[in-house]
Amino acid sequence: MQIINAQFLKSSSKLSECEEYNLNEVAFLGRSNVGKSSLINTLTNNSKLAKKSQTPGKTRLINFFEVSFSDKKRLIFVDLPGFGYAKVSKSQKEEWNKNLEYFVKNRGQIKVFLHLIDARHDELSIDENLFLYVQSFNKEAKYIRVFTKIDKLNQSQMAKLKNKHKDAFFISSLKKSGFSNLLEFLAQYGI
Ligand SMILES: Nc1nc2c(ncn2[C@@H]2O[C@H](COP(=O)(O)OP(=O)(O)OP(=O)(O)O)[C@@H](O)[C@H]2O)c(=O)[nH]1
Ligand SMILES: [Mg+2]
Repeated sequence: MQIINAQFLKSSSKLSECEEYNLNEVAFLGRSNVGKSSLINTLTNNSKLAKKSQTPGKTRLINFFEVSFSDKKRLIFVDLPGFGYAKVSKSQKEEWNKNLEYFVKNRGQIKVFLHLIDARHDELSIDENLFLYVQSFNKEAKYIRVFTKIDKLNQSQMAKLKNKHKDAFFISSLKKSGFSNLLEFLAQYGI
C-alpha cells in the first residue's frame, strides 16, 4: 500500500475551530521532538508537508492533512503539538495543553492514536500513562505505539525493544525504514 496523494487542509488552535471532514482521523501523539511531523512527511513521501525542526516545540497548532491511498481510500492525519515541551511561558504551556487535551478527548473522528516514543527512551514517565489516559475517554479507538529514531539503536538494543513491545511499530524517518507495515495498518482505516 502507498500514499499517492497528500495535502494540507488546515491548522487550528483548538477543537472549536476545526472542520468536519467525514473521514477517519489518525492522531500523532508524543513528546516534543520525538518525530511526529517527520513521520507524516516520510509516510506521505513529502519532506515539506508537515513542518519539522531540530528545536522542540515546532508544531504549535492542530494540523490536518488528507491522504489518499493507492486503493483510492482516504484518511486524515492530524499532526499535534508535542507534550512536555517546557521552553515556553507557563501560561502558554497551560493553554496548549488544555487545547490539546480537549481536542483528543472530544474529537470523535479519531479512530487511531499513534503514540510516538523515542526508541532510546522507552520508559519515560511522561509516556507511561498515555495508554491508560486515552482508554479513559475513548475505548473504541485503536492505540498503537510507534518507536521512532531506531537508527540510533544497535542490533541488540533493537532486538530487546522488539521483544518487549510485540504489538508496536519501529521506524526511522532518517533511514526511511519500517514504514510498510505501518502504512498497511493505517490503510485499513481509509474510507
Ligand atoms: N535520527 C533520526 N532523527 C529523526 C527521526 N525522526 C525525526 N528526527 C529528527 O528529530 C527532530 C524532531 O523532529 P520533528 O518531526 O520536528 O518532531 P515533532 O515530534 O514533530 O516535534 P514537535 O513538533 O516539537 O512536537 C528533527 O531534527 C528530525 O530531523 C529519525 O527517525 N531518526
Ligand atoms: Mg511537529
